[in-house]
Amino acid sequence: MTETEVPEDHPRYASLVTRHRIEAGVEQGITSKQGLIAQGRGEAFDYLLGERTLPSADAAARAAAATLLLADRPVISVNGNVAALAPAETVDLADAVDADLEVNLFNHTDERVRRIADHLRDHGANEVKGLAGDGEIPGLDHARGVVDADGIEAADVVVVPLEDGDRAAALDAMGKTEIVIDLNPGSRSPRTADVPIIDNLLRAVPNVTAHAKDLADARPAELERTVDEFDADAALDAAEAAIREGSFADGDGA
Ligand code: PTJ
Repeated sequence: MTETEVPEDHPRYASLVTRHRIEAGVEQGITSKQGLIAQGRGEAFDYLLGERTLPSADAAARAAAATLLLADRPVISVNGNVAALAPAETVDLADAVDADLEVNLFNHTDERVRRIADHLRDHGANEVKGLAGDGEIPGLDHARGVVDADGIEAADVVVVPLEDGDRAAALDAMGKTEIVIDLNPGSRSPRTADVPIIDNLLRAVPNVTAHAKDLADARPAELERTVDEFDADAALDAAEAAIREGSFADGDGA
C-alpha cells in the first residue's frame, strides 16, 4: 500500500501515512534505518499524549514563532526524519520566519546530505545549507559536529527537531537559543531547549508557521513579551502530566 492508497476513513490514517513517509524516506536514501526506530518511539509518545497538540505545546509553538521572528540568523536543522515527514511544511516555516535550512545529520554521509538537500529543493526550497561542512559544533566527534560556518555555526537561534541529547547540549554550550520539537518530554534535548515543543513534528511545524504569520506585524516588544511569558519547565511538566494522567477510555486501539 502506498501513501495515496491508505483509506482516509481508517481510524489510524494519520499514523499509517506517517509510517509510509518514513518507509519511503528509507527507500529513497533520505532517512536512516535508525529513523524507523525513532519514529516508533515517537509514535508511542504521541499515542500517550492523545495524538493532539496540548495547550502547553501551542504556547510553545507561539513562543518559538516569536523567538524566530526576533532572531538575526535563524537556522532550521533538517535530518532524515524531518525531510521524509514534513519537507514542504519545513520549507514553509523557513519562508515565514526568513530562516535558513541546513541539513544536519546524526549519522552523517555526504550522499544523504545531498539527497535531503535535493528533496527540500523539490519541495520549494531555494538555498539549502549543510553541503559545505566547513564549521563545527565543538565538543562532538568530527562526523556529528560537522556544520556550515555560515549556517548553524553562525546562527543565533536554531530549530532542532528530533535532535539527540548530546548535540542539543553542545549547541547550548555554544550559546545558541534552541527550539526543540520532540514528543518525549523526558528526552535530554527538549530539557536543554529554551523552547521545547512537545508535539508531533507533523502538527508542530505548521503550527509554528501559523503563529509566525499571525505575529508577522507584531512589534518587537510584543514578541519579546510572548517569549518572556513562556515557561519551558511548565510546558515540560504539562506534557509529562498528560502522559502520566491520561486515560485510554476513548482510545481506538492501535
Ligand atoms: O537523519 P539522522 O541521521 O540525523 O538521524 C535522525 C534520528 C532521529 C534517527 C536521530 O537523531 C536519532 O536517533 O534520534 P533519537 O535519539 O532516536 O531521538 C529521536 C526523538 O524524536 C525521540 O525522542 C522521539 O520520541 C522523537 N520523535 C520521533 N518521531 C517524532 C518525534 N518527535 C516529534 N515528532 C515526531 N514525528
